[in-house]
Amino acid sequence: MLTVKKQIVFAPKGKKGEIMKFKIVSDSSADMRTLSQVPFTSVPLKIITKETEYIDDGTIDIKAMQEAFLKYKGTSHTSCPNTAEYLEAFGDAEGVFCVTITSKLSGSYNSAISAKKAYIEEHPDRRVCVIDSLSTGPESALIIEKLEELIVSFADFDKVKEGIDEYLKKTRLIFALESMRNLANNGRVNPIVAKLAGILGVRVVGRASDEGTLEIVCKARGEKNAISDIVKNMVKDGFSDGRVRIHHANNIKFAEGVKAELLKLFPCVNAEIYEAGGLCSYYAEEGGLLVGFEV
Ligand code: X90
Repeated sequence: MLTVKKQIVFAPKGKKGEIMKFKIVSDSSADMRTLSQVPFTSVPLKIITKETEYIDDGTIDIKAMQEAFLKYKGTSHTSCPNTAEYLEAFGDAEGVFCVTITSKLSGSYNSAISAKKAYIEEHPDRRVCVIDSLSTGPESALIIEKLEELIVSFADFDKVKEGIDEYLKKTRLIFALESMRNLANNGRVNPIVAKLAGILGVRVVGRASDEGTLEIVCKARGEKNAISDIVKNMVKDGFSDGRVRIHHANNIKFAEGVKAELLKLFPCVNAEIYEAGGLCSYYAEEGGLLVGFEV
């Protein structure tokens, strides 16, 4: 007997038109400039000295900025996006997912929340989810990558929200800093802690705490020790085979060292290296490294 096999057609879950109604927005601390599948805007923070204003929109020559800071003796500070800048970035998307640097160290999250209120007041049918990364740099980048995947798979606001809420429990950030001068001068860490760590020329390894603050884990003498401290702490935090994103402040060798160490333990690890942008480079300072990973 002849049977006619039923043809099964797999329709893409998120059709192109549906996907384009969404938008991912983040501040520039995530070091993410473009996405390929979902509309995306990075809203710049600024790094301000008495002489120069650096806008963290991907145009800063990071090496030149670091060199200028090594010579510069005056004060400097940073400023986060304001409400209007976030509103402009939301554009006319029907569903916005907005990722900010930790609200414990910046006003970026509050600006995004005000923008959400204004946006929804004007367009009651639209939806905005503001995510406090409780972190920065590569951990925020992982959250953005996941949002893109979820939007492409579901093109459904509630499903994306549900998926990202789960994912937020699974990402961590560990970092190594050469100096905490800019963090301390701007009141982002206790100056006494910074003095102990930075001025003595001791590299510190730290993590983003669950509350979104900067937590020192240990002092590491030399880059080699820092590499093994980073990897040990990742494993201690539960890393096994998740994604890893390494952002370096003008120190590719350090980043490659961490990746090589990870490859020894986890030969199939998905680890990618990127240059940190202006904001993270300013605070992590020359040679600093940030490692975002999944557990
Ligand atoms: O609003 C602003 O002006 C931005 C202030 C940002 C301050 C902190 C930036 C930290 C950058 C340094 C190591 C990672 C710390 C992570 C803590 C959660 C990178």
